[in-house]
Amino acid sequence: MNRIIIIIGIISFLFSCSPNSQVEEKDEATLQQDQKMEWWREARFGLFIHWGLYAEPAGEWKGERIAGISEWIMARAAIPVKEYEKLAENFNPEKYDAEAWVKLAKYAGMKYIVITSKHHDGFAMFQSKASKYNIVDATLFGRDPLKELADACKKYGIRLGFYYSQAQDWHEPGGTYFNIEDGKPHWDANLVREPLMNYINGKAVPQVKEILENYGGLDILWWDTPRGMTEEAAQALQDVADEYPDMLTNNRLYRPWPGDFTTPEQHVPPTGLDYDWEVCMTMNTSWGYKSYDENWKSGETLIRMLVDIASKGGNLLLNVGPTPEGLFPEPSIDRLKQIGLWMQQNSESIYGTTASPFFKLPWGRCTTKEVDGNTILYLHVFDWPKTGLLQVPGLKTRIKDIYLLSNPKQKFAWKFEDDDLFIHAPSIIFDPINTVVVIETKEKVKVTSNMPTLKEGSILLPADFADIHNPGYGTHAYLSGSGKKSIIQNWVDARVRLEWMFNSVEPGKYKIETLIKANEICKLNVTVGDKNVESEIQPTNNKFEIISLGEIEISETGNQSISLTPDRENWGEVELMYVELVK
Ligand code: H79
Repeated sequence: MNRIIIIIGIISFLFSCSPNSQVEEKDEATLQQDQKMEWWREARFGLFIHWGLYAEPAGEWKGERIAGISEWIMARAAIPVKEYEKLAENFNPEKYDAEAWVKLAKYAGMKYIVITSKHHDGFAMFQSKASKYNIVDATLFGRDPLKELADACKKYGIRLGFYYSQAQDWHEPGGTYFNIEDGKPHWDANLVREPLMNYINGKAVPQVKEILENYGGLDILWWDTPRGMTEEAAQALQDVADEYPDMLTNNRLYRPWPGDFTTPEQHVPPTGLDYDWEVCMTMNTSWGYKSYDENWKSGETLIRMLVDIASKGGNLLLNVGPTPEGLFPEPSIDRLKQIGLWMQQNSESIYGTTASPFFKLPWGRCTTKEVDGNTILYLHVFDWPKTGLLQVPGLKTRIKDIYLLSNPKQKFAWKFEDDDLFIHAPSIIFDPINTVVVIETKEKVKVTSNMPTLKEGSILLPADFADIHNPGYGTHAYLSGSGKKSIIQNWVDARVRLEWMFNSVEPGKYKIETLIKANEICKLNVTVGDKNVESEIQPTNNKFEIISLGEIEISETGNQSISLTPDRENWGEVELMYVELVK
């Protein structure tokens, strides 16, 4: 009997190793992953909520304003554990109304909510048997806000995820903190250190079990800051999460474990990524409530950001930091309402869409859907054309209809010239933030790329064709204007890199020229493939000047990229209109 079992085992093992069945297995895994991710890919837009004891000091400690993100105040102001704990005594968010939060998120067009169940400060915002340091046991409030939120989400059909800071826990002797890996001591010398696994087994694992068991099942478990984790610690938590195969997790449990999606933080990637991704972004500059942070992004910026991300195939998780009373700050409410107003008319161009087939669209963005084998293109027009014609480059396709999404009775005429489509755009601007024009086609469209290529001996790389690689925590450069008037402004952070894709048809030596404005001597590195040149820019007296950045050998044909990387030590304030490669 045993022999038979062993033989069957060997045979099935051999079969499972045959190349054919491996291909099938991989496809099966991909299909399963597609199914698991379906609602999330369809959703495109979620609400992040950072709420905890840090909302009380709101960026201020003992009369002093503490710089940076407010939920970091305990570390940044080196507050001893016992002192920080006292915040719980006053935490009493009596104005908290979970349904109001959920209704507003829903109105804004968000399909899911992710809320901090425990941030780095170690305070659980849910009822926990694993640690008394939680909102039910340690405050006068005594309610479980996450239970109320879970009920409200269920009632209004919103998916729910919890954020859980698995590594950093500044309250526990075994929890990590931001510079533990550099051998720095915890700022509170009274916290006698213990091994990480004491904390993982004593608090993190039991609490993660609690949040997965007690709230009707979570759709997302959002880990954060994997630094300081060990594989053993991560595996202990992964084992708990594995009990919930439909739940999504992000890529922050342990490096380099991928999770179900990647998480660019505080910056939008310049192009799409080849793995599911979600940008998390604040409306001002702090995640937690910070009373004096007035640095709000406008509703326009946020709407266009959502569209930009959707056009690259990603999700946006947009943050609100509620007050200690339990209210969304007024400026956050205003922005959610403004986004909602736009979404009420245009959400069809966001939900369930996939990335743009175009290389660059100088006037805006594009999202797409396949319906019955035909492509629907949603043109998101940020800059309505003053010429009366909206040019869609490289699109020659059989068209069924072109109309305004917010009012389908408003049709547009069109014509083709060479390989481009031109849509007749009346002189009324329908929506100054973003007008969505729908093209329904009668096929699956193919687009000819408008990637810059050699014309009359040179390749022009305008500002609005640049990929701006901004750092997460740093000063962002941004594009203003479009077409010939477009400018990359505020290039002051030396970590910001610019990159252009172009099509190389004639390899050879090229002169690099740029139309640029610089306020002091700036040095940068120009790279194409494995070649690079160091260039120096002299101050331009507050005006744009054409400057030579030297010469570079382009040896390959096909898609190439050119990068401009500042020298960290020699950088000032720079604006740029174009780069030109001249043969
Ligand atoms: O929950 C939010 C942040 O609190 C958390 N992730 C998002 C979603 C986060 N933890 N670390 N970081 C983000 C990276 C930021 C590090 C910094 Fe700092 C905090 C830069 C300045 C303050 C650590 C402390 C490094 C310098 C001081």
